Amino acid sequence: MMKIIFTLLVLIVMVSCRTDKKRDGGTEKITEGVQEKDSLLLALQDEVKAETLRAWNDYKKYAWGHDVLLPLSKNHFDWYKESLGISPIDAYSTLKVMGLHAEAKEIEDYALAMDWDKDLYVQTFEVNIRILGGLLSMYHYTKHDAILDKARDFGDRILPAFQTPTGIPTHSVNLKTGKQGGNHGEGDGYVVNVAQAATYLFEFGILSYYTKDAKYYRAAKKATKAIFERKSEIGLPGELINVYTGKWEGTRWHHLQAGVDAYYEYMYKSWMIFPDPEIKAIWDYSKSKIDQYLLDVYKGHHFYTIVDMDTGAVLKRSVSLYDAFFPAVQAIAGDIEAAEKNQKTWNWIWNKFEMLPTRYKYDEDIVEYANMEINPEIIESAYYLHQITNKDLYLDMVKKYWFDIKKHCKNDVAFNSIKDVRTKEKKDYLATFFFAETMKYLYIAFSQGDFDFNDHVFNTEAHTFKKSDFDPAKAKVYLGY
Ligand code: DMJ
Repeated sequence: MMKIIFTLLVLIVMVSCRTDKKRDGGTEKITEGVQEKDSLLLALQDEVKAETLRAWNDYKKYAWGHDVLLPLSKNHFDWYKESLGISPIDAYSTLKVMGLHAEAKEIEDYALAMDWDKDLYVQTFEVNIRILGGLLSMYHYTKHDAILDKARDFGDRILPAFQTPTGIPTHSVNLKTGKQGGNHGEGDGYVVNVAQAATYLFEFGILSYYTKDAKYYRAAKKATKAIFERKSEIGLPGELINVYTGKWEGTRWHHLQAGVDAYYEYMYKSWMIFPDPEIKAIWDYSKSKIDQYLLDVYKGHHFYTIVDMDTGAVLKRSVSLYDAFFPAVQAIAGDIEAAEKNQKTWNWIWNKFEMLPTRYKYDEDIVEYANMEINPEIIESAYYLHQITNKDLYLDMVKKYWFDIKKHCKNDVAFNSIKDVRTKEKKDYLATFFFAETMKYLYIAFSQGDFDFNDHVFNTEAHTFKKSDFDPAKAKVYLGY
């Protein structure tokens, strides 16, 4: 009820501002315009916070202690035979950003009680970005030694995955025994994609910084260099690699899409907090190859597509929704023009479906994988571009994404994913990154100066850190570069 009254008040203020604008002239118009914008943004920010709290309370009611909420069946799901508490650990930094401190405190207690000595093969990439990233962000907010101990313990348990001849980690690792595993536990192919191979610089760098133990960053850097050094003659890595032989397997494809994406994201973002010149050189080289080979200007739109790693020839004109992270990285790396053209293309696809399909073949206008899980990337990029260019156009995009999410995904219990973006058929799943990323980016996009974009840096799961917390001189020593 209070919410409805507040929204009505905001609308009345907006209408009266508009009427006054017609009567008055000059500078007053500008002031009123700003007030109008502020009230609307405040209402939107308030709404995102209220919806996050509603979804979080539903998670607690139907899934507390489990990895994932199933909102349609009012049930829960665990990634493995035991829960790792992925939703709570992912939600933590978002609740802190929103000032929901009591809810966040419950998660601190939950994390402190967590025993990582579990006989489970966990996916090295996924638990690094969600659990290690989440615990380190928890330490960033609390500076509580016991939380850092939990993060260090977790880091130590996934580190054995990196003990391979190439330094590239295996797909999974057993948290109790340290044994390496493949896609289905012990003993299969040990082939990983590039993102699974080399998305560790950021979390492992932070863990090295806080523990003053360089072993984590060294392992992450070795894995990144192992991918970079296996680039083709024209300078492109592949897509899938055998961690034992170091040979590319399966395809000769390259792209910056799902399965590669965060490899590129972490080169730039880790360098922002830990200015290791070797990593910056790898980024500069890689960025030039992305621009040279992956950019496909097709019918006026700017796609980053799938090419042959040996020739650079376009192999397939198809994109996945995860790729929409790239305008954000282009923008922070200073290539605003390319970022804006790329974001315009993503926004064009969004407006076709009022959401993004998991995979879309743009030359034939075909949806290849129709589902979506309220993924954050397009919102993240619009947010970055709004912060960096100050153009209202990007804020309008975020508003549209939020209105469409509410329209198609809001449920009696939290929010639901979508099975088919064409029919909007619902899917009984609420991904953990909905809490970590989607709602966080929406909230800070609608904030007005109370979240310092310039000082913050996010891991690929949107866990928050501050650049000013890391002293570059100390980083050089603690990370050993
Ligand atoms: C997140 O888990 C991470 O951002 C990851 O790097 C890829 N994308 C998903 C959300 O879509």
